Amino acid sequence: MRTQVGIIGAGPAGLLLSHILHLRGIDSVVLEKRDRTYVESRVRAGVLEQGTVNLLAEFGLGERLLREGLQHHGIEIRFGARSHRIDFDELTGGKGITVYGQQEVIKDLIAARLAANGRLLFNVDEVRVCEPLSENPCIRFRSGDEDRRLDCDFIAGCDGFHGVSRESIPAEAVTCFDRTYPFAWLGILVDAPPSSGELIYANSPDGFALHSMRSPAVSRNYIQCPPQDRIEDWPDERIWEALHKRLEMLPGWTLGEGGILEKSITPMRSFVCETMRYGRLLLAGDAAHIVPPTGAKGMNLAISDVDMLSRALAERYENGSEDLLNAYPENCLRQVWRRVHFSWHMTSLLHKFPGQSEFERRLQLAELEYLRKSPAASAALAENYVGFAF
Ligand code: RFL
Ligand code: PHB
Repeated sequence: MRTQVGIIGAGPAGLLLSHILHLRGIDSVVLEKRDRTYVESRVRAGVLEQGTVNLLAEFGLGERLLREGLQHHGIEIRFGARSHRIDFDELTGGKGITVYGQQEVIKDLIAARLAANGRLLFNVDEVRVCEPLSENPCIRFRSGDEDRRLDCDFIAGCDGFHGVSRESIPAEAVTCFDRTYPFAWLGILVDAPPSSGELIYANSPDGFALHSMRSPAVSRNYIQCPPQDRIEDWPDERIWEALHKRLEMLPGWTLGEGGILEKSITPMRSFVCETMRYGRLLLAGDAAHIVPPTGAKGMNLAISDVDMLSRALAERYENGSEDLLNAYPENCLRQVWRRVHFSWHMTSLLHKFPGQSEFERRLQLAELEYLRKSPAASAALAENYVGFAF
């Protein structure tokens, strides 16, 4: 089998890359380890930056997103018995975010690829990147009982943090930066309308909690938990008790309960792989970098990488220039480090660190109070939250 760009992974990065390349007249094949139902139902991100929404709409993916996505003009931060609203309209000159589940983005992308007869192979196994430094790289994989080979001009490694693409770059060719946080997030999807029109981030004495949503009928909540905890440690009653305690800081506000549709625990990590290119292998999205979800940046970053990679590949095919491909790692990493910093900052500000001293707690509260009092501090948070590109 032959294509111009072989793409490993059918997450937001791989599918969007394939879609944009198609619109630019470049052929690709996407190889995905899991089945279609699995990738379409994986509950993950929910917040899209303004730039992400604009990009998806520009490439014809806005129809359902603009109809069903919930536009938000602010977020609320709770701490102590206080509440502070970050007003995006006022602080960013009218930018905002859209709440639309990652699995909905995935469904839209798969539908678009299939409508255009795109080649998407699910359930592939034993994927290997071959000869990335040569002019004729290929991807070897197993599909059903067959050993197969995909010859291509370029390979896009969009296979997430646990994929094979990054691992196929020799250790001496990359530098990795890694931080593991001493807590995880327990997330639940709930069959109940959201209890607030906007997301609520809470720094409570018992630890972090977040109230979010997916639709007018479904809410999404998270609580900080110890990283070694398992789902069995958290029966429904224990989750609700922690959520009520951490979120209900203001008189008169209560969190609505409902049937729990899904439960999962996510470890928290910041990770950046420098470089994002090894010969004709290009990394995009979580394959190259991950952030803790506190800033809601992971999928947005994956999409920003794809925007740059698709332009670089288009330039290469249209006029033979590799200037943008050469600049790809540097251009992406500038955006990546900004968001890595923001996600780390939000995480540090809002969580209870094990062994945290009273001094450290006071520093958090002092910063939260500064945020509440200073429009400049709130504007900095708002600008990063809705997406700061440079
Ligand atoms: P993905 O989505 O992990 O997709 C990678 C795909 O590659 C496949 N794969 C392979 N395929 C073939 N061969 C192999 N050897 C393979 N190994 C893996 C996988 O099956 C998968 O289909 O990476 P991508 O495309 O880079 O997208 C990244 C995003 O998924 C991720 O950054 C976000 O989900 C992060 N994230 C959030 N991002 C936001 O922008 N806003 C949010 O509000 C937000 N909230 C979140 C989040 C992530 C969370 N979890 C569960 C990690 C909330 C949570 C709880
Ligand atoms: C979500 O709705 O899943 C969500 C919202 C905000 C975050 C992370 C996740 O920071």
